Amino acid sequence: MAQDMSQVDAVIRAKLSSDVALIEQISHYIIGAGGKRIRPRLVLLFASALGFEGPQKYELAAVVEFIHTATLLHDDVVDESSLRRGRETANAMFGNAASVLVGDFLYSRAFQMMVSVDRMRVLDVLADATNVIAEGEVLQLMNMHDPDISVTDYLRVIRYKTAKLFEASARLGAVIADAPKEVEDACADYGRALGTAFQLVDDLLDYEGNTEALGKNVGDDLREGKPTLPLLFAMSHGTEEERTLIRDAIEHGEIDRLADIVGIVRRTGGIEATREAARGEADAARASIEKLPPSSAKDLLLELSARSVERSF
Ligand code: GRG
Repeated sequence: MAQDMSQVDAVIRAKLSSDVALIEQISHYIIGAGGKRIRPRLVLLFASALGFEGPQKYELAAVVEFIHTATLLHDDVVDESSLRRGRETANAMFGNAASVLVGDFLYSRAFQMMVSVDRMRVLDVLADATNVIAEGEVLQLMNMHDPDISVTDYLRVIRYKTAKLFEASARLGAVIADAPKEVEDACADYGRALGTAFQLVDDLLDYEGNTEALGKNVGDDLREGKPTLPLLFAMSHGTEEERTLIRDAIEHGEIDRLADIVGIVRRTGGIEATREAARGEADAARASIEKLPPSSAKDLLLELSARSVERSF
């Protein structure tokens, strides 16, 4: 996808322009650090798989990357994170206020670009998605430090905060290709399942991964007292003593016992169970697009779902 992605990067660069120097500095800082660009790839791949090759697909691909970047800027402030994409986070480098405000700039620039595509359905999909993402973050805040949340509560948060933008990206590819509603829904189903798989892996890498490969600090979820699936699984499969240790860590956001907790998560099978749940979602994603006509874009979408489960960063 190198050629297509360089078109997206060209749109991104052009649309970052502002008379305000600090906006350009911070937005280039975070966007220039790279990232996997999965969400724009979804827009492009679904548009191509459905036969659409117009330039609006690059605009919309840049839009979803801007929204994603705005959420990262805000999220790193909320989580007080210090490392992202292998660099100091923007909040660590430029401060919380500047980070939040540049997030607002990117978010509102994304809406200006959407309007320029001149399709009410595009605005509809993204207005809905961004609203649900914000709900997901608030739900997550409410679950913080609560070791008693259910797996259903946990899955709701990840469907809202992460899977919704994947779903919207996939759907937009279908919307600009003028696909019939049932095809649009099938693409959205793929995006939602892929996004869920992606966040499940994100959550397990916080216990299994390493900081250098991930480009962000491992153990951050525990430090914040986030009850994710590896911990929920370990609590329900560990001994009484292990359960108490994990409950305390979630309640107080301690990481002094991180090494012990990682050991318990591994021994009880919390990592493998989370990866298995991600595999289930990736399988569902693949099944959703079974009926799309054969194409190289479809092949890439099938490959993307497999790779997102086995990824280590
Ligand atoms: C501005 C609409 C808006 C909402 C603010 C803070 C917040 C509400 C939402 C945060 C949502 C969030 C950051 C969810 C986590 C998603 C996630 C898995 C991010 C990492 O994505 P990658 O791995 O990142 O695709 P790269 O660096 O590869 O781009």
